[in-house]
Amino acid sequence: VSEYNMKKIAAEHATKYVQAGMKIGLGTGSTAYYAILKIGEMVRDGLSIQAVATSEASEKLAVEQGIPLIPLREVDRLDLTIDGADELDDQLRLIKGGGGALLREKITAFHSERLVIVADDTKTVTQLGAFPLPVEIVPFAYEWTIQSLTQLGCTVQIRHKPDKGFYVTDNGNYIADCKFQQIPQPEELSSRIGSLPGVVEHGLFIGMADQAIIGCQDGTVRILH
Ligand code: DER
Repeated sequence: VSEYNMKKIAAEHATKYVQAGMKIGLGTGSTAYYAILKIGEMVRDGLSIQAVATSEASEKLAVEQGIPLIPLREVDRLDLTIDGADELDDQLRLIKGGGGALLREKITAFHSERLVIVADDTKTVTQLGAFPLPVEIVPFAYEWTIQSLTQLGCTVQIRHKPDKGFYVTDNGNYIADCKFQQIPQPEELSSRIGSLPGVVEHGLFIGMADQAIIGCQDGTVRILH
């Protein structure tokens, strides 16, 4: 079973938790993609749910799939958010943001009863940090903010668009990809990064995921709580 299928197996398994009447947070990335496709199919088969997307890209896909979207002002709390991750450890601590959507993903996850992570088996790690930690920073004085991040013990690359110029998030900010290699104390790093002036949000999601569904090579799923 290729990685391609492992993402699909994990994502479609997570959609089993989607019940009629629920308000659903739709994640971002190539794994959450399959969950959005499956939910679209369920809606077309008559399932009534309402959804909020965590990125312009996921919003566009949801509209194409005929999934009813609701404006945030009409929702005080979501029942379930299904989203991907770039890394996850055995305590369900995550690195997210590879797709550049970490700010809206973290806000959406925070206001959800449940956050279910879907991933292929390549994402599970014993220690976070091999994947560069995405940090969303404001454009003003971004060089100073990069300097502050570097002083935390990483090398920083500001994310570029495929052609040229800086990548700009849905919220008009930049992404600093911070290579720590190893993050032995994610909680401590989370608060240190979060308190830097100029940092909007970062991709360490700690104490947020309730469950992870891991698609495995043999076509089965592993559930982490
Ligand atoms: O950007 C994000 O947070 C995505 O959810 C990312 O973490 C996972 O993307 P993938 O499913 O395409 O690997």
